[in-house]
Amino acid sequence: MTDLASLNERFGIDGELIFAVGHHGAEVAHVTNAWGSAEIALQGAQVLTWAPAGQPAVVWLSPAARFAAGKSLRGGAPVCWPWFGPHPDDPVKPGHGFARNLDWQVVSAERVNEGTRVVLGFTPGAAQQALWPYQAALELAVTVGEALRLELTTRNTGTIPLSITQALHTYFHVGDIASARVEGLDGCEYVDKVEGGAHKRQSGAVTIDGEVDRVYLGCPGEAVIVDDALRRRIRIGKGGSRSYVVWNPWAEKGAKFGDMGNDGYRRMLCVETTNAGDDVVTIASGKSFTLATEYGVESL
Ligand code: TA6
Repeated sequence: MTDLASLNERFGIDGELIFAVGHHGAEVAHVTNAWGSAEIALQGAQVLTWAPAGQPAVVWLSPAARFAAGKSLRGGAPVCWPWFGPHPDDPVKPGHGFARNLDWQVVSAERVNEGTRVVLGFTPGAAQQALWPYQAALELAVTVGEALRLELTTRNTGTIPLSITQALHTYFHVGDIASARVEGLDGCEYVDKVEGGAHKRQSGAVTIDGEVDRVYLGCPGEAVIVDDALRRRIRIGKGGSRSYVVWNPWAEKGAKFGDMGNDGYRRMLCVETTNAGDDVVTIASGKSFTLATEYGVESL
């Protein structure tokens, strides 16, 4: 258990930032300001929710999400690090790395021009050495304003180069998956994980009418979720990334998770800002690398 009273004393901002336990049981930093509100779980530095003022939630959290130590909640923006997906050599190691399952520390919290900025930090310890034999320090800066900005910085504190894959694995809320599409990936090559890793090329917008699990490569630009049901666009900007993952488990796989809620798959769509596939990041000793993404909303 975290000393929430101490966190509120050290980092709380009256009427704007409070540390508490959410309805789902997770200890969170709860941000509320003129632009909207967000929750960030201390476990995994996982943004759980983001709702701009006057808008339905943009970041989706399953209604069935319940906190359990060591397991990220279903939804939000899990931090996948220091590898994305199954471990490349050892399937026994945790999927999407270990950073999302462990407690992070609050580094700073402040009001900035763009909104409320909370920085959390994580340093792999001895327990992680067996999983990943490198030295690094990780920080996630979350800025809650008119936009939501996430900046994940890895600093190589060891003496040898290290390579990572990673993701800001964000679940976006859509009115109904049947009337949502992703624009901006036209012409990009992708690996279709639903069809055995076949390499294909995107033609036009990405529409979803079944399970979709794709790693888009060579696409450094903006993606846009167009949601006809909620009459809005969600713009996804990024830095430090040439790849995206688009994922929806659809009905059967979604039901098997057991934490998606009834028909939860119809209300969510993952468009993940990643360093995945061949988009591997190598960081020299003493150097840092930042994966950044920013979400904005506009009416159709
Ligand atoms: O990003 C898509 C994906 O890799 C899917 O293959 C699926 O495994 C999803 O992540 C969710 O993974 P999780 O471990 O959070 O259930």
